[in-house]
Amino acid sequence: MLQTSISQQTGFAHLSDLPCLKLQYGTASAVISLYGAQVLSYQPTAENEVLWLSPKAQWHNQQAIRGGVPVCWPWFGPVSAMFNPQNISLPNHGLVRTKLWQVGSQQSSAAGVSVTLTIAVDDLPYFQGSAKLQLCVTLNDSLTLTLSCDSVMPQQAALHSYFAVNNLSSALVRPLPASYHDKVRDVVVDNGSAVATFNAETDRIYHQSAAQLWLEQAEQLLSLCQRGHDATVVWNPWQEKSSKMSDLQLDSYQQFVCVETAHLTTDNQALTLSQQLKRT
Ligand code: TA6
Repeated sequence: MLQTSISQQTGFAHLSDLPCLKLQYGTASAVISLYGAQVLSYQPTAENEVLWLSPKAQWHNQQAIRGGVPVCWPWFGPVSAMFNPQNISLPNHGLVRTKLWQVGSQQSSAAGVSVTLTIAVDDLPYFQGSAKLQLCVTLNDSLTLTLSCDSVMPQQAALHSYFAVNNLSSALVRPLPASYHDKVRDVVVDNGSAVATFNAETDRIYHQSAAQLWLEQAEQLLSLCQRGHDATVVWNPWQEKSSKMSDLQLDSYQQFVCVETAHLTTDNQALTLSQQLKRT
């Protein structure tokens, strides 16, 4: 008989007081922090972790948790003028990574275990009124995250996923467009390659990326299916940047790569953005 459940859990890894939900679907499990609606763990089978959480991650003092799947909204990266008309000091990657979300609907059946977390944001610096954001997380033979906001307004978003890698030098992401915006050097590069590998600081925006991507590493293949996106961001801070980040250890950069499903255009429109993960 397939065991399915959704349970409240206080603490995950070293974050002992963090309010979380645990989803169980047979041998598969996922853990979601209510702080930031951040999925912190996805194990298709026991002890087989797909995501990475920094051993130095923190959640107090308005700090964003380093690892799992941070939700970036309603802007990506440093805030631009259109989202910050008063030119005030605003955090990187938007406003909801450091807020507590509410638990909404929950379903548990043989088809899957699903929970929706919601947050109403009424302090947007560029939009009058309140916007309601939802993250639906569904666990069955894969894990699907769907971020949505019905408000018609300029809004960027990203599911900023940190994937565990066992050998960074053999990890690669494919298929990707040959051309990308290299944020390290702030130039557009066309390297004629459909693959991203990691041998230096990597911070790239691949516009119009495919729906189906693969994160390949020794003996492991992860399917990453995207919907509602217009770009994919690939990031690894490498050594020097890691050494300057308080919530990373010196060798942390060797343990993860970020492959982020993003919506970066700023037209007036509602948002639906999803990322589905499946080990194959
Ligand atoms: O998605 C890549 C990126 O935008 C990098 O430029 C780097 O800043 C990273 O996100 C982490 O951002 P954070 O605000 O979490 O430190």
